[in-house]
Amino acid sequence: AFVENLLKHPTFLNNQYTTKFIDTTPELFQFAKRRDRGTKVLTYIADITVNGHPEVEGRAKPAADLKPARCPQLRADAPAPGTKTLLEEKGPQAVADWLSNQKQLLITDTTMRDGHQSLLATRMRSIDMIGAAPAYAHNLPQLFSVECWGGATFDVAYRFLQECPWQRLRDLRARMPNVMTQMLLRGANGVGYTNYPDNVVQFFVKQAAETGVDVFRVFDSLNWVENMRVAMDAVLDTGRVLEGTICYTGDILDPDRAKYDLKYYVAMGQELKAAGAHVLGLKDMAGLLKASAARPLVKALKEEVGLPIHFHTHDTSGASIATILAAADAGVDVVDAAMDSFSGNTSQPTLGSIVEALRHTERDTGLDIGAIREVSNYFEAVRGQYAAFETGQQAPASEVYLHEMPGGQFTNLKAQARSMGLEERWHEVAQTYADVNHMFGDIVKVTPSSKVVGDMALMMVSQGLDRDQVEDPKTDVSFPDSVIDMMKGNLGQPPGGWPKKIQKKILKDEKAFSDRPGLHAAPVDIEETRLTLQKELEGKAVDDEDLNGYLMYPKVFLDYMGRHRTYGPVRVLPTSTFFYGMKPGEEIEAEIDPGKTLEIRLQAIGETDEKGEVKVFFELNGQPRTIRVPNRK
Ligand code: BTN
Ligand code: 3PY
Ligand code: ZN
Repeated sequence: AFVENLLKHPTFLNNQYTTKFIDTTPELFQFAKRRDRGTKVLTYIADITVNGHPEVEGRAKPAADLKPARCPQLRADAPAPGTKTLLEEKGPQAVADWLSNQKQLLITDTTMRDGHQSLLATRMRSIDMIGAAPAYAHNLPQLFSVECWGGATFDVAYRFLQECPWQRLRDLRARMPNVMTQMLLRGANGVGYTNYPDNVVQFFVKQAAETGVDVFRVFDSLNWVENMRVAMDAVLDTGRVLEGTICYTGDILDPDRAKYDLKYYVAMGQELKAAGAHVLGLKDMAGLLKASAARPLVKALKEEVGLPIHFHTHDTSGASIATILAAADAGVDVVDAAMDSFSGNTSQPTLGSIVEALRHTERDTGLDIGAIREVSNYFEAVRGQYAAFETGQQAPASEVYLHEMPGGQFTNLKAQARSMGLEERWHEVAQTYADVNHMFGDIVKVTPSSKVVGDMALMMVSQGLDRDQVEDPKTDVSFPDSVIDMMKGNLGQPPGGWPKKIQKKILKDEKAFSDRPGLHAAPVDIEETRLTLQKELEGKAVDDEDLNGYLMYPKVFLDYMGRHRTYGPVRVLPTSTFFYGMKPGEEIEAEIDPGKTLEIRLQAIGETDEKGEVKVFFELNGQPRTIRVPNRK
């Protein structure tokens, strides 16, 4: 009967079954009596309703009069051909050539990756992205790409949002068939905070391309090209676009920061070109590139490297639009921007304002400002639901030129500082962050090197240590593990190597190495790991996506799967329900499979019984259902 049902199932007949077939059609595979997905999701809602969601406890609540997010109208019958069409038809070099020949300034929208990473600690859920995706495809097909994956979004999805990041990518890819998707890849650090064995990075890149990434922005947290090659070669093997990326730090106009001068960046650009990059990424992760420096830098890179240039910055200083316009003048090919409602401060510059600033000029973007406003309005309402995660900067600040913190780290470090009781002393943290940078030899600070600098700065502020004390051989300092690890060479080498004195103090008698960390890491036996994971998951078949999740984040992935077994596909719940549960009398809908909707009504919440449990009364598609959950309050 199983095989018969399987063969008759519409998904199977339509040839749409994939490795996810088991997840999307569990009714076919439920041999033993297991709780169905509806019951699991009700259990989640009941638990959150009774006990609250720990992530939002004690945090700001969404405004009571918050308007629901209305998906933008589609302005075309079908998505017009875009960059993805070109990539599929002619390949990555054709995309790069096309790019070099365009007059208009092209734009990458970062709302679904860096935008919320930099403003909301990466907490935007897939369902809120999916609501906008068709509007990108239909109304904004002139975009260069939509950055929607990688960076911190990968682990945050599993860890905090109880979602599968691969599923997110698949869902977005399907709804934007004409525009390229883009991800941020931390070179040998993958989407993690540590160096992975070469074959883990290769396996990950292959899967990301298969599931739906078109443009890979590859960088190294110390700008060490040696440490980027494995990832870059893996991207080249996939036939997708390789954006080999320079991280910008310091100030090319400042003679006191001569370590990172124009020559340094041009030389790195040439190395990336020689390594096969189709596009040169210029990643100003902290927003330090001033307009006056952007002009000569972009001009030199264009002339001396010769690749199309894709510029990324953050608006922490409030001056980023000036830099964008200067870069546009100097011939930059693509720039990153975020939808207006997810822009500014530690996020990207404002997309709509760039479009307006260039309108009726040679570099007119050709994007429809009305369509942008609609998408931005949608995201404005979405953002309102995440009030609990608004921990960032309230106003632009020139202090960024002091601390040089990446925009994507800012909200995180602030939250860490708060959890250590140091929020009041934020400006001290900022100053100490700068001191640590100089103590470490003035390094590029971007994930994961930025996290190491942040760890060190928080330790110093909380223990009342200044730079002189830390450097003094007579003061005993217990350094954070991440600092020891970096000084050993486990994140690679900064230009000129690590400063010897502080390195010696940190490592004591331990030895440092100066070759590529990947050379020390034995390859992982991928198939053996699959079997180990299968055992951990009580025999459940393990596909390559889940295996990749486990290889990057073993514990985070297993915890996610454990919760998934209890709570089911909670990704389908509206965001307000996910974080705040439901109120008696409230009704929601959740599309659990394409075309299959759960109608959920919470009827009443019972009293806590002698076992400490609460009965929560629901109606699920009109049928009464009672769920019992422990009251942990
Ligand atoms: C969720 O994300 O919580 C619900 C979707 C569950 C999809 C399952 S989880 C493990 C496996 N990996 C996938 O990509 N999909 C399935
Ligand atoms: C990340 O690595 O997540 C970043 O955003 C770096 O800027
Ligand atoms: Zn960024």
